Amino acid sequence: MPAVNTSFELTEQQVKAYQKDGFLFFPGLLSSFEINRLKEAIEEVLMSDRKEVDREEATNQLRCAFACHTYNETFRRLSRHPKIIEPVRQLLAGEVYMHQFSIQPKVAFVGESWDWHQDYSAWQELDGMPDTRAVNTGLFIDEVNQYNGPLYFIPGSHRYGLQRAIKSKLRRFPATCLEPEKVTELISEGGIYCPQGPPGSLWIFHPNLVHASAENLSPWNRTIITQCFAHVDNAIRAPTRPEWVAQTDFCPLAPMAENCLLDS
Ligand SMILES: O=C(O)CCC(=O)C(=O)O
Repeated sequence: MPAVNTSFELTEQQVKAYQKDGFLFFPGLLSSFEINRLKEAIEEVLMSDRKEVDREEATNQLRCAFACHTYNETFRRLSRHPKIIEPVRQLLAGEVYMHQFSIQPKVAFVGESWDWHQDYSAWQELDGMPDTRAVNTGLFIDEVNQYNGPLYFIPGSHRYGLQRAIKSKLRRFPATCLEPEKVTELISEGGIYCPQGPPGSLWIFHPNLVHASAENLSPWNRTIITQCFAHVDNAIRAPTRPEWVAQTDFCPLAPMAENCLLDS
């Protein structure tokens, strides 16, 4: 078992900022060598014909690839990367498991937008997750800028709990969104924050944080790998989605060594 690296602890100030704003952003957290290794692994996934890989009907372009950490060694290691898993374990105060892993390539010119929503809405309703002891993390594989479909966060919106959700008109799969009046109210309180940065940047956010994302009308791809972690005591109780969308392997994820991706 590789040595556990404990030097990725969040400062007290960062923990307080997470509690207040509902998110943290770390520009350029992983190196370009690590991102290149992940890009090679994404190519391997793209070549495969698996049920976990969802493609656009019209273009056959990758829409979303789930659960890659269960069958690809590089992504298995990413799910245990200490720079990601240590802060997550600290924020959730204990052992964590992977609730959902996905590669979201918001492809140049065709990547779709996402309505304003809270992740916990689906995790509670569709998966039976008992409470919000969970986080979503997003690792930038490409640069994310104002043009290529970045996410928008409403700082502090997680503190108002789960909001009434209505059916989203934008998504092909069952999804919900907040009513415009509520979004207006929350934005007048907290504003909008748009994390942008180079490949290797990482955001972490609370499952009740209200967020959305824009279409990608630019000529630049915007691939993000999202990993949603939950406390092992908060394992889902009533999954209705396939195992590769809402994981039912509740084994705790042990942090690997800092160079785990380059070693694979
Ligand atoms: O990839 C995106 O643009 C949005 C993703 C998102 O909203 C989510 O993972 O909850």
